[in-house]
Amino acid sequence: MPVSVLDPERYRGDFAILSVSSPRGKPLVYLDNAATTQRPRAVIQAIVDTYEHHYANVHRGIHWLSDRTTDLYEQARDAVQRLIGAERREEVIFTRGTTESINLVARSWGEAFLRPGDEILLTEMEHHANIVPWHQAAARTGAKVRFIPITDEGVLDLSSLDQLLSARTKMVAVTAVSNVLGTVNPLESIITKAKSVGATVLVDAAQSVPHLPLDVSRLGADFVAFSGHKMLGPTGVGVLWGRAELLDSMPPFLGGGSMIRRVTLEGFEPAELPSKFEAGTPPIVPAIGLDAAIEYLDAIGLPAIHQHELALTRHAHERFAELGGVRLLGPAPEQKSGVVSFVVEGVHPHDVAQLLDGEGIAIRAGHHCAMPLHKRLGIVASSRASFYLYNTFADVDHLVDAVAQTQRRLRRK
Ligand code: C6P
Repeated sequence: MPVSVLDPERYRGDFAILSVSSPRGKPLVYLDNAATTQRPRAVIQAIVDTYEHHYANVHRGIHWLSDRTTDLYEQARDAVQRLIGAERREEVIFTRGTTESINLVARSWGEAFLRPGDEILLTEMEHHANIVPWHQAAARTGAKVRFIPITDEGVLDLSSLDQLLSARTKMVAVTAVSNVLGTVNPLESIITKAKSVGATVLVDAAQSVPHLPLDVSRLGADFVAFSGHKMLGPTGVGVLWGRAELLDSMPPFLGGGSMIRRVTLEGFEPAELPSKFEAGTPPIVPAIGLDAAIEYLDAIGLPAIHQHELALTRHAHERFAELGGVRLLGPAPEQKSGVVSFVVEGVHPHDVAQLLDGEGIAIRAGHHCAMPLHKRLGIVASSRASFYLYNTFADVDHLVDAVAQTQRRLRRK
């Protein structure tokens, strides 16, 4: 058996759902963590405790219960600030998720800074959440969307970056880790080059903040977006980190309560950060749950989590290579995180996922919200296994054995 720096058995007991069985009585093998992770008891308990003991609306009430909830909500902001190394707590904006965070920037920053003829540079491996909002921004402003290509191996082809970047490039928006290929992108060199032409940089960190340390004070980017539900936290909360001076220079995204200093019949004056971008009742309990998730992850350490996922990825690559008849997408494990997408020769990815489901193994199949990437790879869909801290080498073995069984079954037909 391969070894890992982290023993998942120490943590599996914290996740009640990992003990459930499928309707066919098979134990759950959960390998769909890039879609959403599971929650440990500590996170669920934080949610229950909040609703049972500390729940009211925040920043509104003149009563002790609202003050208590407000303190917990703001402590969650402090936890995110520490996690990502933000200089100022008001640079942390709570949103509903990565999708909303990127839409906020595309809409609000786009309105303030994009002009006809400007260029927005993305990559061919982006999730739709980091493509569609920019198409929309381009349609509104007359800017143009361009793409950094990828190689056949599934890494960014940076040889064309110097040609793609120019004084017209106003935004470079790039994923830190591909949700399909697992590729960990060389952010620092991309950001350095983007900055040399004066571009603003957004990092889609949905698949990286949960798995790899990320320090915004050193990264050099201007915006970073991620989701709570991909890092053991609840759904309904995400984060946009942005440089305060940029956030200050942008118009509010949504209008309503909380985001104003003053409203008159003639107009309004926006509030200071972070309230300016948190219109309406925010995701109070999800944010408090996210705080508990960050505490849980902190106690284990993201470097150990990443090393563990790498070991699982390496094991999956080796076992699939031995098996044969499986095309692995993306580069070698050393350049990846814990995402293994594959195509079983002669079998539709949906059929693979369905047959694995029969064995209690949960993976994802389809285009994974990355249609342009699949087109570039010459396929319409793929199957994807994605790991987290509670996955074991035995989970990987179940996956590969079930794929082997699928191959045998379909060959017989
Ligand atoms: N990817 C997947 O199965 P939301 O849905 O807003 O929390 O995250 C959107 C998002 C943005 N960027 C990347 C790189 C992502 O992977 C995701 C979510 C899930 O791959 C659901 S489609």
